This record gives sequence, structure tokens and C-alpha cells, in this order.
Amino acid sequence: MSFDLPKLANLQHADVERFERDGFLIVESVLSAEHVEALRASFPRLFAGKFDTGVYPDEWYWREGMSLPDVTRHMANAWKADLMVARLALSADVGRAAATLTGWSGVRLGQDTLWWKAPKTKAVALHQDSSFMDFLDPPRTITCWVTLDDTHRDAGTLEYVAGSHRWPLTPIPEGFHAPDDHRALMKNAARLAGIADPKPVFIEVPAGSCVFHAGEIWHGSAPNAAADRMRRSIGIHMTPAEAQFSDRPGGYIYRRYQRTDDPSLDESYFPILWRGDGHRTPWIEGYCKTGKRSVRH
Ligand SMILES: O=C(O)CCC(=O)C(=O)O
Repeated sequence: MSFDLPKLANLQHADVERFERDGFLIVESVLSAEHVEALRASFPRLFAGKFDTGVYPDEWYWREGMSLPDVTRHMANAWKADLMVARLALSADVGRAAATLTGWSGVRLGQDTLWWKAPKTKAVALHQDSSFMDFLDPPRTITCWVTLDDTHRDAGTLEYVAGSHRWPLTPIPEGFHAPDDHRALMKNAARLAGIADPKPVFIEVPAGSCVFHAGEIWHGSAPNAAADRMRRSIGIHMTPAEAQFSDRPGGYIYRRYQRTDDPSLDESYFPILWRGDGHRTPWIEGYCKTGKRSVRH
């Protein structure tokens, strides 16, 4: 199944202006119903440990029969395990749209994250993605959050504080998973930024929509209070193509991909999705078909 996403090719100057003003941009109904169905089918397979490529994702929180039933399940870099997720997370159209919105000359995949919020599961604390990026220079990221269900306020959809991408950046949050008050950290940051009454915007969109957000914006999600509605999504977290490992501490998972005495990000692990000069990591197309990361066929 091809993952051409032509709706993302048409971003206009007004979209860029909206993204710069609010810190996020909604593009509704980007994926076809077939894409959505195929991606949904990957979730139970992946969380059951069935990997197309035989390779584990980089992060895997939640195991059937072992983990708490009422927490949000999530998994990062499922593209290394599952080819359907790879076709989305390695999409050139997503990369080009991210470059248009940020003005970066090119875009790399940092990581993907699968979010599976089953009925009656707990919150994800509001946070800033860039707080996790100190291990890179520049420590920047943009996310494309792809919905696989119609999203509803009472079913724990993503919420943003519009304009909060201009507040100061805070350190990596504690209590990210299942906090009692998922807005507490954001409210504290608002107070420090001199904002009296920060109002979240709730993203209610059809399945197959893309919401791009700046790495600095405060976002997260309330519990899924619905008894019968799934809330599945995939975040594609991207960095500037020229990003390198920094000299600062941090990156306890992803710094394992740093070579000795070499700050560059290896395209084997941080592939370039789109660059203005036409470069795209050459193994991507073959890998999405066969699961083999090779340019020699
Ligand atoms: O889907 C969620 O609830 C959280 C998503 C998120 O934090 C992200 O994609 O950056």
C-alpha cells in the first residue's frame, strides 16, 4: 500500500502563519480509510510482540497481563518493527510539510510514538517535546500527530495551549504517565510565563487527520472517560536534517546511536525524510517494501 499523502503537499502561506501564531496546525482527513484500517491493525500485533522485521522498537511500554490495564499504552520507533508504521513514519510528504511549516532546509525522523488510549485509561501530562531534545543541536523538533480514530474531548483527545510555544522551555517533566492532574506542570509554566488563565484547545477531528505541533508547545491528553471509544494515534517526531548530537547530557535512549568521537546522526537510525536539495535516505523505499535496509538489491 503506497503512502502518498497529497493533501500535505498543499500547505499555504496562511497555514504557516497559523502554525507560527498558535504553535499547531490541523490538516483534516489526510489518510484514506484503508491507511487508517491498516495502521489500526498494527497496534494489537505490535503490543503482542509480533514484529514484521524481527527487530524490537526502541521503547515499549505496556505488556498484556503484566502492565496496569488503565494506563495509556505507548511504543517508540515502531517503524523498525512494523512496515505499515514505517510507511507512515518515513513518509516524504510528512517530512516536506514539516519543512514548510518550520522553514528548515530538510527534516529527519527522530522517532515515532504509538499512543493507544483504550476506554477508561489515564492521562498523559501536558509537556513540551523540546524538553527531551537537549541531546541534540539544535534541540528542536516538530511533531505530526496522526489520528487513527475520530477524536473527542471526552475520549482523551490531544489538547494544546495555543501560543504556549513562546513560553520559556522547561526541563524534562517528572510524572509524565498517569498524573493526578495532567495540567499541573503546564499551569505552573503558565504562571512563570505571566499567563493567568491558560485555556486548552481540544482537537476533535476525523480519523486520518494530521496535526502538526511545534516542539515548544504545551500539549498532552486527559483520561479517556468514554466507555467504548478507542483513541489511537501515531506521533512522528522530526528534527532538522542538520541536527547533531550535542555535548550536553541527556538522551539516555537515543544517544546509544552516537558513534565514538562523531556527533553526526547516522541515517541508518535517523533517516532523512525530505531535504530541499532532493536528498532522501536511499534505503527508505526498499525498506518499506521488504523490511531490508539495503541499497544494494
Ligand atoms: O497522544 C497523546 O496523548 C500524547 C501525544 C504527544 O505527546 C505527542 O505526540 O507529542
